[in-house]
Order: sequence, then C-alpha cells, then structure tokens
Amino acid sequence: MNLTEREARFKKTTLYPVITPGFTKGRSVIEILEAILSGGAKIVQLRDKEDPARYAALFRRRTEYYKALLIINDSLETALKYGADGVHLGKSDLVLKKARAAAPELLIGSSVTSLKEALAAEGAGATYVALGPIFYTLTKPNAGEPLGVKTLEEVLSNIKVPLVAIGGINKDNLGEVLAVGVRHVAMITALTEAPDIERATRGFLSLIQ
Ligand code: TZP
Ligand code: MG
Repeated sequence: MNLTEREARFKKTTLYPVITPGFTKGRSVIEILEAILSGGAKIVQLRDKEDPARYAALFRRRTEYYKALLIINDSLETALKYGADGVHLGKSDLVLKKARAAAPELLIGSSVTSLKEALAAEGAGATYVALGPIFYTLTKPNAGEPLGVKTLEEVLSNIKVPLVAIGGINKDNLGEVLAVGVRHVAMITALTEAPDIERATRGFLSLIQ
C-alpha cells in the first residue's frame, strides 16, 4: 500500500484503539487485540514502551486478517521491519522529518499538546496529529494538564491533517468530543480495561458513526 491509499483508509477510521501492555486488567495483549479487531476497529496502535517489537509480528498478522491499519508507537525501525502502516512519534520536528525521509509511504502520527505544536508537526511531515490529554487520565502520567474540548476545537479548525483526540476519553465524555466535530477518537483504558472489550469496541464505533 502506498501513502495515498493509507491516508484514504485512515480518514475512514473513527475509533483508534491504542494497546499498551500493562493496561489489560490481567488479560493478554493478544486477547485484547482480537476482541478489538472482532469488534470492528479498523486501526490499532501497538504502544509497548518496554519492547516495541515483541508483539509486532502478531499484530501485523491479525490486523492484516481484519483489514485494519497497524501503527507502531515510537519505533520507526519496528514499523518498517514488520510492515506496519505507520509509526506514531513525539513532536520533535527533526524526528518527524527524519521519519518522513526514511519512510515516504508510512503514515506518521505526532503527539501534540497545542495548536503551535500541531502546526509544527504538520509542517514537518506528520500525516495526522494526536492532541491530548483532552481529559484527565492516569494512563500517561506525564501527559500534562487536560486541554479540554475548547482547545480541541481550536486545533481541529486550524490544521489540515486529520486530528485524533486522546486522553481520558470514555463513554461519559465522548459526546463532548464528538460535539466539536472530531471524528478520530483514541482510547486506551476505556477499551482495554472494559469488562467486555469486543462489546465496548462495537458500542464506541456505533456512537462515533
Ligand atoms: N497520550 C496522551 S494521553 C494518553 C496518551 C497515550 C493516554 C490515553 O489513555 P486513556 O486510558 O485513553 O486515557
Ligand atoms: Mg511516544
């Protein structure tokens, strides 16, 4: 797949599940992936801070089977080696520019916390930005203060690339996120710690449509 096809597929995605070992309520990463994919998610990010590669081959096989995009957090090397559709990086201009040069056909996501950072990431070659934390979250301890939906709306209306909202989003506040016009919604614990992950995935997908 080339970048144009991947971008087209990315635009059609809504719920953006991020799987992080450690936020599983005792279940295996594999079980969580399977539930999320059979629930209908069309994109998944593997975010494994200890070892970006250990589940990468498995994630590639299962996402391919379900025709879902696979994004690898932090490791361009892993994304390229396992044939992922993209890589999710921080906000450094240099890192983004290097990734864009080394991987011209990959989706490149950038984590940002403000409009200024979002515009810089876009300029450095990011194909989407993830803005957050929108709400309070314990999942990423150093994520900073919640930005709120006003900032979300401001960033959304000032950038060209797709915007993914992230951080503390759950069934109680999803409506506020959708109300400002966001279509791409990332979640970790609202999915991976749900009692029935497949059902939660289906539920969120139908709420976002
Ligand atoms: N980036 C900003 S907030 C966050 C990341 C990875 C954590 C999101 O996790 P949750 O459980 O959906 O709040
Ligand atoms: Mg990172």
